[in-house]
Amino acid sequence: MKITHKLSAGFIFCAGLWAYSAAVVQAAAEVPKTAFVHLFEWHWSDIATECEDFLGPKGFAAVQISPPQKSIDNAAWWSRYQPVSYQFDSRSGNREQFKDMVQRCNAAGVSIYLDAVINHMAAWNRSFPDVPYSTEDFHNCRDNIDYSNRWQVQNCDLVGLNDLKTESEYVRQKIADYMNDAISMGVAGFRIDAAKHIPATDIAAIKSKLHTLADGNPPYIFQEVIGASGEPVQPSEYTDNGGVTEFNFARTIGSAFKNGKINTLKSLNQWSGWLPSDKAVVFVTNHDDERGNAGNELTYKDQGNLYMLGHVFMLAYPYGYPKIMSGYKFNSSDDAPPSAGVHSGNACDFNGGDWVCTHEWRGVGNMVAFRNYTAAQWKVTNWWDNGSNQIAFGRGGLGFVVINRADSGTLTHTFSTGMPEGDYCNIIDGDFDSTAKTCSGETIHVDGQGNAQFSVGYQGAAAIHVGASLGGIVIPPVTGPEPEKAVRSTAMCYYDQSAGFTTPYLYYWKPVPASAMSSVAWPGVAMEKNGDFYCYDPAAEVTSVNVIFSDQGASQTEDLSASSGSCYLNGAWKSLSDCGFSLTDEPDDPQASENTRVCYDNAQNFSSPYLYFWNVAAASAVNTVAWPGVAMSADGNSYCYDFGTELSSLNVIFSDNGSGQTADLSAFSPDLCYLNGSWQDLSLCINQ
Ligand code: LM2
Ligand code: CA
Repeated sequence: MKITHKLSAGFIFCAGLWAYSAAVVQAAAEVPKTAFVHLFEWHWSDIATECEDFLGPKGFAAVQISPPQKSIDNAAWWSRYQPVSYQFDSRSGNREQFKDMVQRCNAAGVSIYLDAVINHMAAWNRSFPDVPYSTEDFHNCRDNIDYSNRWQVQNCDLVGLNDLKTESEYVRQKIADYMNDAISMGVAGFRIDAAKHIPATDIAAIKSKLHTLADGNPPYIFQEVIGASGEPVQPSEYTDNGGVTEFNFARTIGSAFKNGKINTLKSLNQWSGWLPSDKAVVFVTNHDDERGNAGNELTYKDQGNLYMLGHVFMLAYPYGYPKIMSGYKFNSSDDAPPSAGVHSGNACDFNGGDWVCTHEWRGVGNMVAFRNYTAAQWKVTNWWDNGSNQIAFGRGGLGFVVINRADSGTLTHTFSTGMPEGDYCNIIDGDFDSTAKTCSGETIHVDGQGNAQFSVGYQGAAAIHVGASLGGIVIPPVTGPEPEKAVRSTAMCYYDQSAGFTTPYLYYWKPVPASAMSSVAWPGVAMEKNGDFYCYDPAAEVTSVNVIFSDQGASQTEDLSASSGSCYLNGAWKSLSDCGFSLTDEPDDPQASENTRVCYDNAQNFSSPYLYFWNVAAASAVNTVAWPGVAMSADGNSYCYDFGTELSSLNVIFSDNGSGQTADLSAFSPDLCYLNGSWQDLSLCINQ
């Protein structure tokens, strides 16, 4: 999310002011807003009140509202997904009430995301005079969709709903007019309903017609694409347009909380095949799935406290842009919403009413501030688990959460939290009053070593963060990423906190001049670690080149345009000096740039030293070998093997042509010389 960057700036500004004992009070405006809520079927006037009374003060970024356009007349909730016109007239309210809601929410610092039903119109004859649309504005395939057929997915009627010709200029303009009308009333974002059924290029064309917001930014859009493996239309096709729903998140945490062990969720942000974090919209469940479409997801109907714990996990874990589902109680999936709203005659379930109000549950609503205040440290730290259903983790010193999903027993443990010394409000147990700096519930003490004892009952959680400390807001120093050594002016460097790649690769094509960079196969070349950055130096001036950064081919950025001498920092191109690099005219250290060999002192006196290797990270791809690998050649007092490409890291075993052998060893450039049982700089093994 764009807002996250604003946050980092705020925290960096404060860097250096902080000391373990000193309290620094930070203006709320510097904390980003990183979570939103779906107020399903809520009335506009109730949403306006909710923005003012609850969502604004709690730090929510936005509300996804139900489709506001005129739809078929039917009590079931799903009638809202059958548009008959683009007039703002629905059972949530009329145009005036809509406008009032948007204004009041914006004034409370909460954006409105409109659920845009633009793939189709209602399931009746193909005539909507109010738009107007007539037969020629619709596709003409009424077959049941075969999901293994891309054309059918995008051109046939979805459950009988008249499928719009989104490739037509006229239709695109009508849709854009509707969305621009909303933008003119202050709407800041859109959920694109049934986006899988609209080609990504059609959405891009519609998006290009949208006006900018009052602040000059484009509207935020996120696209509902239900990923299913093996289908031709995949969520990743849509990331160029904006955010995309990541259903794997809900499915994975749901089955871990319901049937598995939640310690398996440790490295969720590195699971391959998932959308990059800055594109993924995540949720515990959504309005379709809670009605039984997805067996493994947690819903408000689950026994005990699991649904609450799922939200605590989602809001604590640094992956994606979370959406909290907040609808109404139902028995049968077609049940209509309560006719009176939360603030207009009915009430939340916990106050005896019919609305679920998940977002107001203390452990959910207060975790929004946890996510906001920890956003500058977009990583899991201080992880602990009991090998099963009790986990705890930190967020780089800005927050710490404990989740006890076990069905019996209290978890009492002293954790290393990584947090500054102080007294913090357990925001799951109590509310923090930011003016009085008091906590209505349990207080947790973090000692000078960052340790804190927690006692958390079964199916319970506890969480603390720097925005809810009894001494005021304590902000640990957050420095920007730092380079370690100078680079030449031709280098290209990369750092992205939210992407969290472990092995950054650079893929490139169409360099200008073409002679400056040799062509590479996907995923390209391994980048060399330089402090917190990773760099690749083509050693020649390149005025333009297309690039993709990837995690060794797994998660990847979109297609980017670059030049040599640039630095991609948290999603934006900067100069090398803006990333903190000093420049050198020195040619690359010849030894450092020629670490193509692995050498071995043969301390074991093998008569025929062989090198076996695997997991090779190198500038260009290295073929795998079968045991015992390749023969090494004598070079001075060592034996060496030359890979002919610059090595970054690899695993090796030296053997006597397969008989006597060393243990599995890990080597990292430039320490590629195995001397007296340890890895040393390559120059120590070979005569230069
Ligand atoms: C969505 N995302 O892609 C929404 O999240 C989902 O709630 C919508 O379906 C769907 N796409 C279309 O916008 C819901 C509901 C359907 C319902 C449709 C349209 O899940 O069951 O379909 O809205 O109202 C209903 C009937 C269905 C009938 C259809 C057409 O349930 O049986 O199909 O209307 O008359 C013959
Ligand atoms: Ca379509």
